[in-house]
Amino acid sequence: MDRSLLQKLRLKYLPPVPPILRDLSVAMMVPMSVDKRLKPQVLKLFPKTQGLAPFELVRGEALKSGPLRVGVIFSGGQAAGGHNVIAGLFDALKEIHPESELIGFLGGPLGILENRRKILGAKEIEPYRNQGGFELIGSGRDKIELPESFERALENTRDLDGLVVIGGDDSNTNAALLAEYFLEKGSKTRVTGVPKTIDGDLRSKEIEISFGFDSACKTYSELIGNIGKDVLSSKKYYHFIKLMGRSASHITLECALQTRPNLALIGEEGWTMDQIVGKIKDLVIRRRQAGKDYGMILVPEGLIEFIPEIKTLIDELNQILAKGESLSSLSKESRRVFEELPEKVQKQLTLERDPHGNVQVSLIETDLILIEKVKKELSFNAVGHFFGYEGRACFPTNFDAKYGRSLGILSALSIRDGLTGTVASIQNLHQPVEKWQLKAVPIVDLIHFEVRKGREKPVIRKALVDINQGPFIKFLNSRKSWELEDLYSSPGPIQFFGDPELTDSVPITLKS
Ligand code: FBP
Repeated sequence: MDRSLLQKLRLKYLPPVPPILRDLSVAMMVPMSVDKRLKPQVLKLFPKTQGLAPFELVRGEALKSGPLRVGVIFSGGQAAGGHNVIAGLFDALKEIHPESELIGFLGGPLGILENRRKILGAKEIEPYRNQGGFELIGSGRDKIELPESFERALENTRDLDGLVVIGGDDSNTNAALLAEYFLEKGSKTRVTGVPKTIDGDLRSKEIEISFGFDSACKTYSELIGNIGKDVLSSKKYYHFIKLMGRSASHITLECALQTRPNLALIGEEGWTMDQIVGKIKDLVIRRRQAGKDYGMILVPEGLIEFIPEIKTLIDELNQILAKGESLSSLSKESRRVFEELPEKVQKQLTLERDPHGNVQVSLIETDLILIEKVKKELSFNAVGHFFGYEGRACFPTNFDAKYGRSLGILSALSIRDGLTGTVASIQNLHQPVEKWQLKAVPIVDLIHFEVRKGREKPVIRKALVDINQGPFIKFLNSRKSWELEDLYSSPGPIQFFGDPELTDSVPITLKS
């Protein structure tokens, strides 16, 4: 493999971890006493795992363990730090017992169903330490849903002591269902989840942030900062920058706080299309009066589904497409909304499909929609961008490298100590690693029930930006001053060497 100098240097980095993870013979999981009030549906669907307490990792002599055989999958989109989870898991398993074995299932959950495996030894893992991407074992978006899939997953993991599912909300829900099924069928395979997604929406009291969010936001913020410099130099364009984040606007909020654009739209504020277009138009007019015919606007990918009339249109289109009907079945209002969209977007709405046959929302060019709508009302020069995939497989920041490695070690300990149906949880993340607190939290504690396709389903609800507190308030207090003044900040590229204030910084939204 031909590696760049930075790749070679990063291979040598050993991310620091909390002191308790530095000698696993004196780290043990102990149950915490909590008052649990679970919903009746949880009790019914998870009879075996519902009673589990959260566990915390404390100092104490660990029980001796024999060799462990553990499987691991990546599930869903790439997020920097994934290889660190695997490296941490591998190192911990070897420390627990030198004959332990780590097995990667290839291509995500489908790899389990088709029993496609790769033994991950030191030779396989070494080239991936602190490197971005998921290519060591690949990933996929398949779900283990059907009864026969559960049966196959059971058969194909029977030889394993544990299975680590590195994924987002759906994948962790799947991990909880697998844990329950395995217990019911008398399998010894313990299942543990690891919180992953750049979107930052797998968040709760127990999960402060998923790994990958920091690296993605820092990558996008570097690019936005560069655009800010270009804008100030040429003073001739409005840049509309669409940022990844399937539903919630966490990425946009974090990047806005890092770069201070003239406007950042946060989907959770719930504006209608007219209000959004009105805001942009008003900004352009006021800046023009101030002699500024340029600017920078951040647009979250998920904005489109927060706009009530577009949400209705997408819902109607999904139903129509499922029934194989034509566009004439749209309601009068949705037809009007559809016809007012740029032709390119109309095609995206009707031709692009996700694996479930629904409109591929993430591909809709929201930046283009907004530019065209504003252009109908006034003339201005605008350029659209989409920053998405370039932030998912970058080198993990030191934060994601440390966090990923710690999550990997923690999952090995959950399996060693016999826990199942839990997710690795690390708290106090804005503090140095010495102060991090490590836990294994029952996934059922995060589960709610939602009606999907007419049936009640267990889900871990995506955490949206809370517009009443926390980082949003910080943003609210500043954004007015960003509109007319050009206060763009340029965070520059992710740093790996030098001042720890730079190399080890954490997301702003984590601190607030
Ligand atoms: P995960 O939640 O699976 O980590 O993926 C998030 C994400 O990066 C979204 O931001 C984006 O909408 C989507 O994946 C894109 O998916 P795909 O890789 O299938 O195009």
